[in-house]
Amino acid sequence: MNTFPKGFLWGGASADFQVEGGFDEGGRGLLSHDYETDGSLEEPRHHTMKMPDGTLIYPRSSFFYADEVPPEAEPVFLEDAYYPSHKAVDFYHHYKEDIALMAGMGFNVYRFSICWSRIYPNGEEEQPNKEGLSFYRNVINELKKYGMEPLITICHDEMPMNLALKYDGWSSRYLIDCYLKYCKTLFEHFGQDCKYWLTFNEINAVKGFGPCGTRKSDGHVRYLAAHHMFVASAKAVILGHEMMPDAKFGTMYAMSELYPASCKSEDVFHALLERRENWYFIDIMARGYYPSYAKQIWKHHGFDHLEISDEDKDILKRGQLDFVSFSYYRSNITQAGDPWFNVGGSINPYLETTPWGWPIDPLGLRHVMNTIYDRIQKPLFIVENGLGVIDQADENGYVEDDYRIEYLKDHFKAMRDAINEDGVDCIGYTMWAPIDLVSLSTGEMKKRYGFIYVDMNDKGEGSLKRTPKKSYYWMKEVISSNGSSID
Ligand code: BGP
Repeated sequence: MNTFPKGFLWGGASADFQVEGGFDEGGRGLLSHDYETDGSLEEPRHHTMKMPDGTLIYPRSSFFYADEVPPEAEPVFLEDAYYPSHKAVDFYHHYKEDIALMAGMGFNVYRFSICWSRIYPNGEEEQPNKEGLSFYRNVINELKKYGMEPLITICHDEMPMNLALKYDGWSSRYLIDCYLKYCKTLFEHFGQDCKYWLTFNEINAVKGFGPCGTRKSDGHVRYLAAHHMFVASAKAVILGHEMMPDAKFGTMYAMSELYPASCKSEDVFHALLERRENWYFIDIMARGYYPSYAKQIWKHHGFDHLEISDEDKDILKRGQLDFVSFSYYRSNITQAGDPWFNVGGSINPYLETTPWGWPIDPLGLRHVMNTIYDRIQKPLFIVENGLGVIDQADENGYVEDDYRIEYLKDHFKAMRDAINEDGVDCIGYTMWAPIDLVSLSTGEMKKRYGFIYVDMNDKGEGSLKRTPKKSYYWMKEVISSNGSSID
């Protein structure tokens, strides 16, 4: 069989602060990411902050970095800095056009994240922000108009600024209540139209000020914050199932593959231990309990105890996920003696890499799908995968991105084999990202992922004109043939 299962969900994925912009419109409150500058592979992006004596500091806090932020430091906007989230690619004003373009490819699902501070500007108001709700109501109506299923990420690596500054983000248990109130509002307003929900994005990768709002990111703080997020997620699943009996819940994990660097027993065993750093998050949330190896992970991170009450254990058990969703971009290798990276690792000499150093490994996707499914036995949803590269547009904004087509074709074949040959249950695929957007790790525009080109440079200059690339038309055929056109 060379097609995907009937009813397979095909689409794209994005995150609010990487596409929306409109950071000071519609009553939106500030997010931690709003103070994050642009950067590059060589020059990591950073937050701009001020000490009480006026000294400026620049802690890095995105994806691979989580510098400690002194307790007395306050965020500050600098006139000469560029903050990509403020405008992003202006989906806030272009959503109708963007959704129409996605519909033109035949998407039947679109994964997007709701900006927490658009709904609760400082995270703890009594009432939600009506303008924020009406923006997402319009987005959902637009999707429904074209028969697209919304797949909503409730929290994509972000934190209302007020909750970070006042409570130190997820290190505080109080955040569970704030998150639950936010979820309840979303379920009340959008529940009748939205079946698929993701409680968090890449929960196994986030740490520090930008995504979690914590000033420290040592092992104890990171795992305490994660525990609060586990309980918040499980409570959201329990509530969501009560309010929307047909709804399905997942959490998204960064599950790029990790291989032992050699067949030396020590390397193979090291890879197993290191990989558990990711399994920890899936096991707790999808199986509903802390695994037997939890203490070993904590010890590795310099602490040996986390307070987990019986009540929390019961919530985790009752709030298990319905499906497992994950991002897959690459594979890396590891060997005995290496530090544990929970994302990334050393380069595999057998693989080519992107200009940003991400090894390309389609078979690794099939491998990951099998290992997750063997272990968890719940449906999978691949909610991020794609190629970030420099595209050369012609004078009309058109890009001949054969390399992207090749990348996707190889990954789709691997995915199809996992489903049809290996028997993995996978319900859908959302490519990162249907439209060019701001890179999370570097803040650049030139690291482009889209089927649709956006005329905008790293400093936010350009007409913002949207133009389908060659891969757009290719993807349209893939979807209309349900995958058989890739042969
Ligand atoms: C994932 C994030 C996304 C996204 C993607 C690509 O980790 O969930 O937000 O940005 O990676 O990474 P980057 O933008 O750094 O190329």
